[in-house]
Amino acid sequence: MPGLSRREVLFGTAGVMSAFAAGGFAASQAQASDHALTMSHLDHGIVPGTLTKDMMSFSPDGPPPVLRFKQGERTSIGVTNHLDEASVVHWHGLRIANAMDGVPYLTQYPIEAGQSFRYEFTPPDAGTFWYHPHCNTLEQMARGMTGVMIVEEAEDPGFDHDLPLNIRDFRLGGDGQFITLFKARNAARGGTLGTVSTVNWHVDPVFELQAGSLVRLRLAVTDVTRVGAYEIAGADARVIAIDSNPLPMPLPARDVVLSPGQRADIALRVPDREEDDVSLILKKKFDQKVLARFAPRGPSARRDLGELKSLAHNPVPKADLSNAEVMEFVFGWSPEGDAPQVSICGTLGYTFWSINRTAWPGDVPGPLEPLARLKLGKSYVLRLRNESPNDHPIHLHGVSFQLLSSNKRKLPPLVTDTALLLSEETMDVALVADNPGDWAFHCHVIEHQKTGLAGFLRIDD
Ligand SMILES: [Cu+2]
Repeated sequence: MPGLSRREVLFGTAGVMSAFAAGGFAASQAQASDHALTMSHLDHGIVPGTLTKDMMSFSPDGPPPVLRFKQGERTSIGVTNHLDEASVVHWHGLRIANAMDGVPYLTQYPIEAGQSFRYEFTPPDAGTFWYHPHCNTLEQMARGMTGVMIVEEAEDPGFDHDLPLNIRDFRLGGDGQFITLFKARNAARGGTLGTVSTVNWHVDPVFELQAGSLVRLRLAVTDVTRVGAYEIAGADARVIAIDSNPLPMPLPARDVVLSPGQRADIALRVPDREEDDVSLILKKKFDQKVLARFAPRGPSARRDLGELKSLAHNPVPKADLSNAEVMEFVFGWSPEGDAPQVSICGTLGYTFWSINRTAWPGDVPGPLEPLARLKLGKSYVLRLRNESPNDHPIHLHGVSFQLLSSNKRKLPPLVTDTALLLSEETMDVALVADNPGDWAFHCHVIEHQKTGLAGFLRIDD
């Protein structure tokens, strides 16, 4: 359905009820849920020796919890908003019903301060995913609201341990307190980088792992800006899935490029000896940084990577390329540089970016116009054309797509929900429009998204 009218929203509760009655957004029900998230303000120690004030989380006393679901099993999550502002939760990468997708005014009303909302869905795909707000993301994500979400395969692939790694930066000064989160001149370029790199909210943590065991590392880059190349050094480690979808052939865990929103599942064979050092490395242009260490402990379990079962493919339909319609999307500057509309979900106060020359007006009550309309069940090729000198991780909600081709490089035939579109690159991706609804389509560099590089596709049923 199209976005809500301003009138319905201004009508307050009565308007909300009438929108439900008119077949609008799902109501939030006060029922027991399988999982509970409490959106909270908190002070927490990120840098040793000090508490960082004004952090935000999905937990009152620590990092966002890791959520675990089972593939094909219905689950529910009760979200209570204890922030002093509105929010909403998006389940990044899950191909679920549109009403549960968590985009303000497009799929639901923002969850106001003090209010609750119950999400309920059945994840069709297994793998590593993540969750985050889709309202005032500039503040809420920058201050900590990014969590890892795991959907377990029906068949256990045979790991001894499973280790989710929530990789992100925080913009902290020398005193461990937040500094200006974003800068306008960066929003018009590659985005504003954080200053302190963390894994699971720790700086350079050491994870003790059983020697000789097989560990599934679940890397989730939940940062708001950073595109990076990652490596596991000191052990035999293979990338087995990217963005929740298994690779046709496992690859060495070297130069694994991940942009904001992307994930990599890595099978790690922990060394046999305690003195062997394993690390997760972020490679930079001129140097590299250790993000986390893995310490072998105890007698060796003597496992072998060859003992792992390969991951089953997720049930993502394959596009029929001989009958696919081509749709072009141009990512570039915003033509007018208009100020976006005022929104309770926050704005930077200016636009720099656009899709098809239109800057997203902000998270405001509709009616909102889609960038394109797709027919349910039909195959499409999306031609993503980047006119700008910056890279953009392009994310589509609700539907996974397959990488086809690029004018700049050879692409692996990956199935994904987030594709890094390089500067001046034109990339073709294919999908089957199999999930009806209004699906957000945007850059995952949050400053780009919030200064115009956003929109949505409508799949008509
Ligand atoms: Cu971007």
